Amino acid sequence: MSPKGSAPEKSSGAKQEAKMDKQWLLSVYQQMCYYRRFEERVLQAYTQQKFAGFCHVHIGQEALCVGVQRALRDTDYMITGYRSHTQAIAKGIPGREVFAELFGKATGCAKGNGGSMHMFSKEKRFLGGHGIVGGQVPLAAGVGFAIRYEKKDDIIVCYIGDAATNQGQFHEALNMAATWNLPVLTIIENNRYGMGTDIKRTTSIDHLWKRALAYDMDHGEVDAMNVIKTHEFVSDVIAKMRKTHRPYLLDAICYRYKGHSVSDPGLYRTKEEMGEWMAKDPILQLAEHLKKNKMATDEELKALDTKAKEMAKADEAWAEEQPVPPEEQVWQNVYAD
Ligand SMILES: Cc1ncc(C[n+]2csc(CCOP(=O)(O)OP(=O)(O)O)c2C)c(N)n1
Ligand SMILES: [Mg+2]
Repeated sequence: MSPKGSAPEKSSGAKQEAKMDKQWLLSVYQQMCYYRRFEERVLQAYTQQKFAGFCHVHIGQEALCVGVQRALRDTDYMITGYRSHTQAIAKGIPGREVFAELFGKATGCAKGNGGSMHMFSKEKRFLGGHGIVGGQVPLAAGVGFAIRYEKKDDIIVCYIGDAATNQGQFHEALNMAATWNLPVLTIIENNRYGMGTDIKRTTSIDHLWKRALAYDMDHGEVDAMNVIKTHEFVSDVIAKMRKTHRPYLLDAICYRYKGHSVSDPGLYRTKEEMGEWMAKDPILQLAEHLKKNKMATDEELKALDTKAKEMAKADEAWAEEQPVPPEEQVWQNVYAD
């Protein structure tokens, strides 16, 4: 862990590349393709007016989602913001139940009550999907407290956006987590923008891991466009957290390709900037790595992507066939009995 008050830990990358075998890397490749194809179908379904309301996709940020998930155990918890579709799938909720939730169907993971921003599964320990920016951070501290209380060595991953680090509750919860040694891995999905606003216009510090310094919290920075580096780094962090129970703040540098939500054309970014990030595309980077190391050919990679497309298509088709919730459900879970 970083000595307190110092620069962050950074990933080296090279070490783990050697450890990761071909089958593992190919499955990671397919998983990232699936998440991208899934989100593309979600966008298409929205455009076709198959569902309405808010909708934020994760396209471009797949390496973080997959790199972290591969370092977790089923008993670990996850909580996140509103950009939650593929994180929910990564935590074990079947993609078709995520799609059904988008469509407000009875078999959606939140029984059709939640929609895009409120994916949820108690069984899979995926605790939302939260629409209030930063609202998940104090909740994560509470789960961290429960884990300590029950003397378990699980952890909770709490994803937040870069803009959410300027919320008061983020600071309050980090202080508590640090003071009480709660096993909360707070991961800043640092995609540089809060809606249409560049982080530089709202934030006085140049690196968001510096937020941890105020709470003497262990911290690091990772290139979250690269799934191998991300997985290696997060695996090390989590292994240490299981022993120490100490919280950790990770500044995960990434980029979203689409607008903030479906209603944002993203005109505040230049083509050059987008091009620079897309040249570092997580799926592309892994494809290059696989080909360079003679682990896959273009044809093999294409076949994996075709399978990913079929999986996403099947999820949507299943969701379309599902029933809507019964009318009386409108009144359930509104007030306590
Ligand atoms: C408390 C609160 N304030 C404002 C909003 C409106 N809002 C929704 S998303 C967002 C930007 C958040 O950006 P960031 O945290 O960087 O996450 P990203 O969308 O980039 O994943 C804002 C201001 C909200 N939902 N909740
Ligand atoms: Mg952001």
